[in-house]
Amino acid sequence: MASSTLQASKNSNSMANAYADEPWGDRTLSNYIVRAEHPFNAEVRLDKLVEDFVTPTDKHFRRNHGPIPNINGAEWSMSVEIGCSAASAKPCTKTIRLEDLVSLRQFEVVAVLECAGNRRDGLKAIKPVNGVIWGPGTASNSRWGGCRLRDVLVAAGVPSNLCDPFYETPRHVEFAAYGEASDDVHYASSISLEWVMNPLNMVLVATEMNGKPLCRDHGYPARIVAPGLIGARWVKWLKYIRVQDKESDNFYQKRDYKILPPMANGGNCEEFWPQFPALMELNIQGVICRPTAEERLCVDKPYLVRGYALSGGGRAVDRVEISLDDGNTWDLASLYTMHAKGKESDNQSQRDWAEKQWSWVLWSYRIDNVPANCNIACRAWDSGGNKQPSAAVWNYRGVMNNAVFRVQPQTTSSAHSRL
Ligand SMILES: Nc1nc2c(c(=O)[nH]1)N[C@H]1C(S)=C(S)[C@@H](COP(=O)(O)O)O[C@H]1N2
Ligand SMILES: [Mo]
Repeated sequence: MASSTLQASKNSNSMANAYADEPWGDRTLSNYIVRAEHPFNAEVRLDKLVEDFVTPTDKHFRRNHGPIPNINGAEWSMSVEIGCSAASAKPCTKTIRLEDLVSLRQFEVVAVLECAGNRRDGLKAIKPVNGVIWGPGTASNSRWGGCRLRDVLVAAGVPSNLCDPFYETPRHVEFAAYGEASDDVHYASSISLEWVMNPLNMVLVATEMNGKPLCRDHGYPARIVAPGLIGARWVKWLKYIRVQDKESDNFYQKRDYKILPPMANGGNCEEFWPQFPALMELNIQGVICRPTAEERLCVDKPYLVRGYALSGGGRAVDRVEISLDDGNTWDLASLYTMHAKGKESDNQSQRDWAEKQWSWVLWSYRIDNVPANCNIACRAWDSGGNKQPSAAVWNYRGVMNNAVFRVQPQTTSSAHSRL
């Protein structure tokens, strides 16, 4: 056997072995549509997703680019490295253990995590795309707990004041993960230091999800929580954090999770990758969860349409509109949400629009008399004036599809339903 073949079979064997120890016991499979077992990729069934404002852990979608590492929390450590120098911050490396994270001030944030590939199926319907084909079930809204990443960095010597000369050049914070990844030596990504250091942005080194230690699928023992940014930046199973002068060189930063122009494809994407930025902030998104396309509605009876809506960068979802006539006229849905300060509310007039918004909005809309030909569309807007576009725009990686969401459930005449 040629040595390259030996090498290839060794690699595929070691990847296969890495999947021998997956946490199947932590996965309530009845809540999910499993898109791939290895790596484990599962989206939430829409009817389950809309049952809770704060998504329970066993209904949170799971998205992986490799096997799930099995880390012993008592032995775990990560390094924090300040790799760039300035008068106010000396290069430094610190080793951080779980007890160090717990000794810092603890925070909680209810934040929506959405994969940039959510609704990739809508782009695949136009032309083939590269990636796991997801429906609209890769968005979830859990309660994350831990310390702020800014506090970890300040303890390592990064100046806490954004006016410090240290911030006169753009700087980046790279996160790398334990474990293997399909496309690079490990999974890694970065976000700007300026975003991380703003305390209002609530970037956490999270150790808890919904009041319990993270489970293995979601990043035990520690992961990044970056509210308002795409899921790809919420790096799990942290191995190191580096403050540096450039963004991460990792595949998932530089060669993935970008909206490439329509002429880019599998053969020529190398040429386009350097020209377009790594995605950060989520875009305005809205999805109808009930009825599903499989549901059967009774004609002339009332029905409560329900769904979720979210946006990125801390922008608030300020309205969700429903159309029953193919987008000719739109009516307002009722919104239910939670403010950054943790107050739940369904009263728009009490909102402080200056407050950043990290959680999703659940919405409902009552149809008094279900029409025989029932075609429902939803369109969300955010505080930046952005709304869902009426048509999807194809891109090779199949990311950021936020087109107006439409569903056409089955209907049955009321007379028939009484039988
Ligand atoms: N180490 C590591 N972190 C990762 C990933 C990964 O594959 N490996 N996937 C990213 C992507 S693309 C998403 S959408 C989120 C999903 O987080 P979840 O599985 O907790 O829902 O994790 C991100 N963090
Ligand atoms: Mo993702």
